[in-house]
Amino acid sequence: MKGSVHYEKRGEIALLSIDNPPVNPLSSGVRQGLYDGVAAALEDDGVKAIVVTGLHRAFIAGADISEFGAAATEGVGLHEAIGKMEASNKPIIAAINGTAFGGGLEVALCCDYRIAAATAPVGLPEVKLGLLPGAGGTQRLPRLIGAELAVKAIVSGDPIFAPEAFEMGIIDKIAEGNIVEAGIAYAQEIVAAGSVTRKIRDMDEKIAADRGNTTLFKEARQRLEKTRRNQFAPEQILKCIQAAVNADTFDEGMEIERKLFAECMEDPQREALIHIFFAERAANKIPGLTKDVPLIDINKGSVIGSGTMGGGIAMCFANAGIPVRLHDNDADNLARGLKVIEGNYARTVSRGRLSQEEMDKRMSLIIPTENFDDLGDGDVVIEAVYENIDLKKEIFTKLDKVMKEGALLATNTSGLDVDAIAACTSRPEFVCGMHFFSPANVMRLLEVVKGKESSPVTLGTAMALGKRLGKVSVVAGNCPGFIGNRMIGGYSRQANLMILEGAKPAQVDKVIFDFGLAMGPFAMADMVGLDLGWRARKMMGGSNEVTTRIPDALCELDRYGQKNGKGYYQYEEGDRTPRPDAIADEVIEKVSKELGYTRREFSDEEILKRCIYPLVNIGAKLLEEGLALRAGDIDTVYVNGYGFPAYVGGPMWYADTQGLADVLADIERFFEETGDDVWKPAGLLQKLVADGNNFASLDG
Ligand code: 3H9
Repeated sequence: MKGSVHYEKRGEIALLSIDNPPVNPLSSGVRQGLYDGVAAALEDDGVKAIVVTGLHRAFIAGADISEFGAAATEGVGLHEAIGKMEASNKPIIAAINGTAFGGGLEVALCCDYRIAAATAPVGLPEVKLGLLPGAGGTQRLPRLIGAELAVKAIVSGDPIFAPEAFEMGIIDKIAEGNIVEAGIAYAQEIVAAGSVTRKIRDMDEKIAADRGNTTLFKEARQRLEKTRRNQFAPEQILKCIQAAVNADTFDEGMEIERKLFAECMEDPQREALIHIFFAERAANKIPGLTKDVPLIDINKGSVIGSGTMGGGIAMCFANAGIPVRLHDNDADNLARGLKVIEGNYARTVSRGRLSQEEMDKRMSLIIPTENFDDLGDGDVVIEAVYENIDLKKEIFTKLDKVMKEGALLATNTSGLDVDAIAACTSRPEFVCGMHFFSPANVMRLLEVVKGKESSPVTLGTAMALGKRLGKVSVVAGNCPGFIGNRMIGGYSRQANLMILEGAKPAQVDKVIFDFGLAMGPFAMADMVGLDLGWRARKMMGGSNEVTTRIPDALCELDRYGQKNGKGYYQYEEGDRTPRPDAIADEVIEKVSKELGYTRREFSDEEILKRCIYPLVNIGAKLLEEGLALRAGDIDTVYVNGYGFPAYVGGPMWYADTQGLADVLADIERFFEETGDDVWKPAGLLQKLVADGNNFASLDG
């Protein structure tokens, strides 16, 4: 059995300590240990109360996710274990030492009292795994804090730190000092006061107040349309909480929860989301990078360029409590950059998500400078100037002279040659790419680009720094566009070809929106601004690429996108809703005719395949060339950096679910029909199909 629970007596108190490192999920040995521990304490007349706590850094991280989908596991089930706890006639106190998530919080909700360390987060994040809290969380939490707060907590799945959880009534007390000692002292107080037990299942006051309140659920459903579009679990969660409020008995509500939980378990979204959970963690494991590689100690950072990217990266450092110098050689740019940062923080403060004091602290960690030499004492420097290889080479030549020995030198390029940049220094082993996504202070993805000389120390330090900055980091090989941007090229190209061949931008965008991305390629292009590419192409003397002909023609008519109210779409003053536009459609048809296309109708299915399958084919080529380490890494990149819906698991997982043989057949057909290089089937894809394997089989 995996994991265990230690039993010891401290006077009249039985102390159960969960031991399943690193984060104490409820594996078989933990469930059995909780059941047996409570049984032993109940049989011992010398025990008056029971304290449950966790060893290591968590209380309990939830059910053991790795057991999902596995054959039946040994020992008692979670329902049996917590049933035993809830039936106890001796008070049980949860002493929450650290993270209490999912099944972990549900265990605590079966206890009579809850005390927590001030730093401990609690929460029911099951929704993020395509699940609902299936061990009574949907029934007990509303009884404790009311349906409205319960809906918010369970549908968002976000962590709630102990002080807020105390305010909400989820926990009864914040511990001062050692949590175990505080838990035992609390248990002794409860015993001294008559050992009163207190079962949440018997509490009715909060939900009675919610009975008949249909508005609450109607509004919650409206919010789901925006925040959890297309997802299966959130609606199931609402049904469970409605049952908590309206069912005749607690047990009836539990039955509904059990049934709807089982439906979530069967849903493909659950499998896809759990794939992403493990893929994000696997991405951290770099072959050959062992724990004994000595990493660079990062106490100070330096960032070059105070534009959107540089400013966002500086905020990441400040948010993590690391002082950072922000360099720009133009005083006006620097002042503007700082103002933007200040404005970003001020907005967070005005929304109540950051205190003014914390904002001031973070601002004080960002030290502006126009003096390049000031950057030298950073343990890491991240160059974030615009995409120009000559400029970047010049900066790295200078950095080589000013940066202290042993510092990490990173470029935030989104696709330029990291080796060429590293070659400008005398220490290419300390150079790598750290590609943040815009806005850098918000987006979770970081591509760590391994140059041919980047050392394990460099790579390990960049990955560890990414974790400290709150990023999901993925290692990519050095090739144009790395993982993400190399793949997105194929997606955009196909979308642009399809509007030449006869599809309308609105149809393509709707297909992509319905699939789950926040917007389609043309709404996105309008948002970014069509003129950026147009001007760049003009500077380079124009382009022969057919896919640029439409945006160029739109720009020639002063249609730059959202910024001036017209692009592929038209926009009304102060409204970002894209509306189809006859003039743009005429331009598209004209260019298409000039280029000799015979326009035709597209089915939504074909549009989806033409947009998504290039990602799959290019992804397979990246794997084949060793530029991505795992199919799961590619999925992690797409979900965290490109808004690909996590509930379909990323492009490679999605391809597996469609059947790789069918995906390959479509790719071969598109190659035959268009001759476009993007469709030249990847050898790896052909091999997987020939062997009856899929991408998941590569990751093991
Ligand atoms: C649930 O509870 C359902 C119930 O309602 C009902 C059932 C009937 N299981 O993230 P880290 C592993 S659903 C198994 O790097 P951190 C993780 O894979 C569950 N393994 O550390 C990693 O392994 P490795 C609801 C788990 O400190 C290692 O632990 N709970 C689980 O950055 C360290 O993880 C959740 O959704 C698990 N539950 O973050 C919580 N959790 O070293 C999911 C972690 O081999 N977990 N592992 O790569 C988390 O959010 C974070 O892991 C946590 C720690 C915040 C706990």
